[in-house]
Amino acid sequence: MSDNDSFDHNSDDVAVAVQEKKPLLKRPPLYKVLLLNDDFTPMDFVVDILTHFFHMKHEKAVTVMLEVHTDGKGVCGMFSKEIAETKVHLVNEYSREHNHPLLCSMEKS
Ligand code: TYC
Repeated sequence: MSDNDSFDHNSDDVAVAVQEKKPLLKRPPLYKVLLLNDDFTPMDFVVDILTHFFHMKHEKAVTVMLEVHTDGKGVCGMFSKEIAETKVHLVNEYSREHNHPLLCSMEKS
C-alpha cells in the first residue's frame, strides 16, 4: 500500500481502504542546452555567449568554456523545451552573424 492510501470507517466501523487518485499532471521534461567544441571559435566569444545568453558569472563561464574545449561538449543549463529551443536558435544565429562555427544543441535530460 502506498503513502497515498488511508483508512476510512463506515457506519458499522468497518475499515475500508481508500486510495487517492494519482495526480493528473506530470512535470514537463527538462532539456540540456549544450555547447560543442570546434577549433575556430575564439575562447572569449564562447565566454561572452555563456555570460550573456546563460547569465553565468565570468568565472563560471570560463570554467564551462574550458570544459567544452577539453571534453568536446558541455552543459550551459537546463530548460523547458520551448526555452531550450529559443536559446539554441539565438546562440546559433548570433554565432553565424559573427562568422563563428560555434554549435549549440539540446538533448532531453
Ligand atoms: N576550441 C576553441 C579554441 O581553441 C574554443 C572553444 C571552446 C570553441 C568552446 C567552442 O564551444 C566551444 N579556440
